[in-house]
Order: sequence, then structure tokens, then C-alpha cells
Amino acid sequence: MLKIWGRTNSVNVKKVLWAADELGLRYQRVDAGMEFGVVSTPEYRKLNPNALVPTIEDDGFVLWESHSIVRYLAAKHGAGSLWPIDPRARADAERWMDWAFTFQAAFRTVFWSLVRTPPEKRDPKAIEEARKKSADLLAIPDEALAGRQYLGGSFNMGDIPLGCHVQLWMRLPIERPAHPNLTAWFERLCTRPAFRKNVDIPLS
Ligand SMILES: N[C@@H](CCC(=O)N[C@@H](CS)C(=O)NCC(=O)O)C(=O)O
Repeated sequence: MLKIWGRTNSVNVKKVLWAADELGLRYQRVDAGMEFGVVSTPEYRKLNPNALVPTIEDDGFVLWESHSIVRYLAAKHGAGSLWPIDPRARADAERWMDWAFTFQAAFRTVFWSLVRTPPEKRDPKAIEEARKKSADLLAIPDEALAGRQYLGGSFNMGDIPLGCHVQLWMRLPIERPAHPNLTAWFERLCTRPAFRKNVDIPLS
């Protein structure tokens, strides 16, 4: 059976769990990372030398890097659904997956400061700069989503990484400029059971 290592509150683990549940896969999840440890053990580092989550093992095949895992599961189990068959549609989806890390780089300070840093240690100026940069970046998918249900037209793997980061953006107590297409897309994601189960959970 597919094995997935990673704590459920990791944004990158959420991507893998969401994809696995969209595909209806059976899997065993093992808590790892932060308070669960595991990632620094020699056994785990043999699987993932980065000592990070997520990692998967599928019939002896070990893979790390959340977006590569989502691509692998989609290619193996989701041809024509999560995995677009047409090369251009697939490249379009992969572009949004890669871009999600561009957004994450800008947004990270907001999330880590407000959720995982005690108030007295926060840097309000850095938080505000990161919030502003993130808001500006989100105008890009907002524009791309005009007249579309999902980033690729219909739901596919391209929605998964950004959907996980945007969930954090939407649920944090921060000022958000109006991005009507992005908001409608997020509300659409919230109707998906696999998103609600794995992604739209309380921030921690
Ligand atoms: N690019 C990697 C990044 C992995 C990563 O940074 N994982 C974080 C959680 S989101 C982690 O393992 N942090 C250390 C920990 O949880 O102990 C991926 O997408 O898989």
C-alpha cells in the first residue's frame, strides 16, 4: 500500500493527501516532522536526505518533493482527470504547480509569523511587506481565473499546490484585497470533499 510520511498541518503534505484522496487511493499515513520528529532519524534520511516531509513509498519506489509526488500519483492514477493528457494542458497545469512555490516564497513570512511565532517575536514590518507582496502576486491567478472554473478550465493537478497555499491566505486574519475570481475558485475548492478533509483544516 502507498505510504505517506508527513504531519497533516504541513502545507506540502496537504498537497499529497488531497491528491491521493481526489484519486480515491488507499494509503497509510505516518506522522513525521516538527513535534513528531522522525525526519532526522537515519532510517528516514535514507528515504529523504532533506529531512523534510512529505515522502512517499509506493511498492518500493521512494519519492520526495511534494509537487513531484502529486505529478507521480496523477500520472499513475489520474490520466485524463488530475493528469491532463494533452501536452499543452499538462504544461499549463505544471506551470501553476511551479508558480505555487513563487507564491509560497513571498507568503511564508506571513504564515510563519502569525501562526508559528509568539506575538512578542513577530516583525510587523516584515509581515506587512510579505502580505503586500503576496496580495500583488495573487492578482496573477485572479486574472487567469476570469471566466474559468479552475486554473486549467476543469479541475486538475494544477489547482492542488496553489489551492493549499491560498487556503492559508484565506483563513489568516489579514487584510485581503478583492480578488473576486480567486475567491470564487477558493469557494469552489471548498466544495470538494478531499479539499475539506485534508486542506481546509484549522491553521496550526
Ligand atoms: N520543496 C519541498 C519542501 C518540503 C518542506 O519544506 N517541508 C516542510 C513542511 S511544509 C518540513 O518538512 N519542515 C520540517 C518539519 O516538518 O519537521 C516539498 O515541496 O516537498
